[in-house]
Amino acid sequence: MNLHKNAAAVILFLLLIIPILQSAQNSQLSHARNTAIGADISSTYAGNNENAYACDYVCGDANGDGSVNVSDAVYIINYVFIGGDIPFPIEAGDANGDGSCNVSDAVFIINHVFIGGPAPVACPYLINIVNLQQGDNTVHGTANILDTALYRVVLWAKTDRWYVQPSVANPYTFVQGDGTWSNSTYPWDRMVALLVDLSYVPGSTRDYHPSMDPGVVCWDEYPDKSIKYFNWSNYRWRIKKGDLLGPGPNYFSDDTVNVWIDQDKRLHLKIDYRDDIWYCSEVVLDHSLGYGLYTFKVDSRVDNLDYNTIFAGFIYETINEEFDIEFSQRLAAPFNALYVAQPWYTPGNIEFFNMPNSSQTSHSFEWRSDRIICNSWNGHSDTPTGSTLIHTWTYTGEDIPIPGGERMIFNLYLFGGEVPVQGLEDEAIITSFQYTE
Ligand SMILES: [Ca+2]
Ligand SMILES: [Ca+2]
Repeated sequence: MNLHKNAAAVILFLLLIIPILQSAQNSQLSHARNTAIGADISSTYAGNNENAYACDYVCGDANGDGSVNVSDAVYIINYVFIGGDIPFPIEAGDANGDGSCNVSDAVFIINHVFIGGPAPVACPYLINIVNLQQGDNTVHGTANILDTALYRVVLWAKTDRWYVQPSVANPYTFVQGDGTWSNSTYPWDRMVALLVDLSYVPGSTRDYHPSMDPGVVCWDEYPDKSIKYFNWSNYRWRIKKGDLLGPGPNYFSDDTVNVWIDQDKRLHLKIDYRDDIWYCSEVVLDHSLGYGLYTFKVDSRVDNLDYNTIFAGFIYETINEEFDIEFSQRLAAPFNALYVAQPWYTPGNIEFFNMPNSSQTSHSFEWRSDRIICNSWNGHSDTPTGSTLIHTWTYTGEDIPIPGGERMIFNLYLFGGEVPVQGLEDEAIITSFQYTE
């Protein structure tokens, strides 16, 4: 019976895969040019190849789109037979949990999807700190990776800053064949174990969370994870959290009330009032994208936010290396929206305009070395037309940011940390974020 089932599954699979493989090859060609990617076949976390956090991958979800279906079987076949993209992480391609990623994993997925075969086993977390106690001077853990030669562990201890452990001269902790690792450490208040690839540069100290560096695949932290990340719109985002931080100062929360993804994969940012505090929200892309076309689509009105509420999509490195699209009655009065290169007070750096009462709009800025072209339009088409365009502006001034340390950020916050004038909680819903070179 099982044999028949397997045979049926494989035949079905081959019937399905021949046309799909052909379109996959086309898709790979377009991928190389960084144009639109076939939604089902190549929607891996493409933007994260250089700076990838794969902690919460799903076993069998080879293409990293969050679910296990036939496109993952196709993705694995593509990888195994025609040199397609590697599953990300490779461990996600090991659907049957036998320690390698090959055609049997594609068959396993087809079996599961079409004829009720077993689901992929729960994948082990990529890195774990094990049995650590405050005051310990040795850190032990596990790394559930298929190829221990491609990854290392780097320990960071936090006191007043983050310090690499056990020493600057010996920053690496190597994973043993059985997946365990351990190393010594100087005293610490907080401990982070990074799983890094071979591109990672350790250095000696950090003033920011060590998980944010290029080459970090995943991390664990003791006593708890102090930063939340999530996958959305093919990228990895960090949620800002802290009291009286800029802009504002405001309270930024990583609570699921303030930042969450709905069943249609839309990102919700919310300002809410709890325990006598107005909590704001901000998400930060985990790496720099540089020059290119940045587009985001919005599924909520931006013309009727509270007078003190600001909703913004922008790139930021420093207060003078920043370019924003902002929706704010207070900043833009008597308008409700603006494009701005920082510093805003330089003549010619701001363009004010009015957003209509549309619940579906799109916004883009094309950032080049000599200009930034902004567009806002009605609806969710990829580009504006004459009839959908709301506003366009080209900036060619002196303050075009230089790429490097900048991050794409979305936030919803209160001007100067002041309470909402109408006393209402506000929400912004972002359907998607896209970047093309
Ligand atoms: Ca998938
Ligand atoms: Ca396997």
